[in-house]
Amino acid sequence: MRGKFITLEGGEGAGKSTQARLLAEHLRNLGHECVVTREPGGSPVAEALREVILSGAAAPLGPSAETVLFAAARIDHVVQTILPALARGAFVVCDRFTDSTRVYQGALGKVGPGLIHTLEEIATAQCRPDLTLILDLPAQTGLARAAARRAQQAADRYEAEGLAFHEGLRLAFLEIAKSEPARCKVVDAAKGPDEVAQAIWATVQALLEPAAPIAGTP
Ligand code: Z5A
Repeated sequence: MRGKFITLEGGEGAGKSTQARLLAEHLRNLGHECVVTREPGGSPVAEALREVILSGAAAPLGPSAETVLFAAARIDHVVQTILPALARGAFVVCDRFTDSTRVYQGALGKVGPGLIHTLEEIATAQCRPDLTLILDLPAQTGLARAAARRAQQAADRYEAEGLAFHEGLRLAFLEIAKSEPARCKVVDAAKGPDEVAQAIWATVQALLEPAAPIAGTP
């Protein structure tokens, strides 16, 4: 039986990595195999591309080329890591996936929807998330968390963007949740880590329960 593919999305400092770890712990405690992974990255070639993308080395190529690099990393990640784990029946919990491309490169990066859609089809035709948890919180709260975590280090490329950019990210993720309610669940990420984990678990539990038989079928 195919495993379940869960993605975590949201803005800066929303707690995606923290919640991916807590969710995986919970699933493993119940005896499930769980692979925690991330994007960009999650496989050897994709991790190499992560360095290229996040260092800013590819920025001079322009937003469309960067979007192609995110997609190339995703193809390797899907083929090398995600599909084999799902085929074994494992849970895959992934920190960012296609919705991040839609938001960062699409809605906020001004790459046209045609290219975003085509690359998404190429990279993920056989691999759509069963559930996407959109961790939602005010941009200012997320930025404060990210700043506290990095302490004296310089802000990264996106963190250095203004508040309006981060509010735009938040709205774009909420827009996706609204347009795909069957796949996406919005989680209030401004609460403490344990409360957020409980809300996530309540949603994930539904994936563990076998579908109810349809009335009238044997
Ligand atoms: N990107 C893209 O542009 N296009 C794409 O297609 C993809 C990605 C896939 C990857 O950055 C960048 O790539 C990302 C978008 C872009 N850039 N940005 N921004 P990354 O992997 O380096 O980092 P990130 O994904 O942005 O993660 P993050 O925002 O830095 O953090 P997070 O995973 O959401 O949060 P965290 O690490 O779990 O927690 C942050 C801090 O807050 C930490 O100190 C925690 O202890 C604390 N925390 C966590 N939860 C809580 C709660 N509930 N209360 C209080 N404090 C908390």
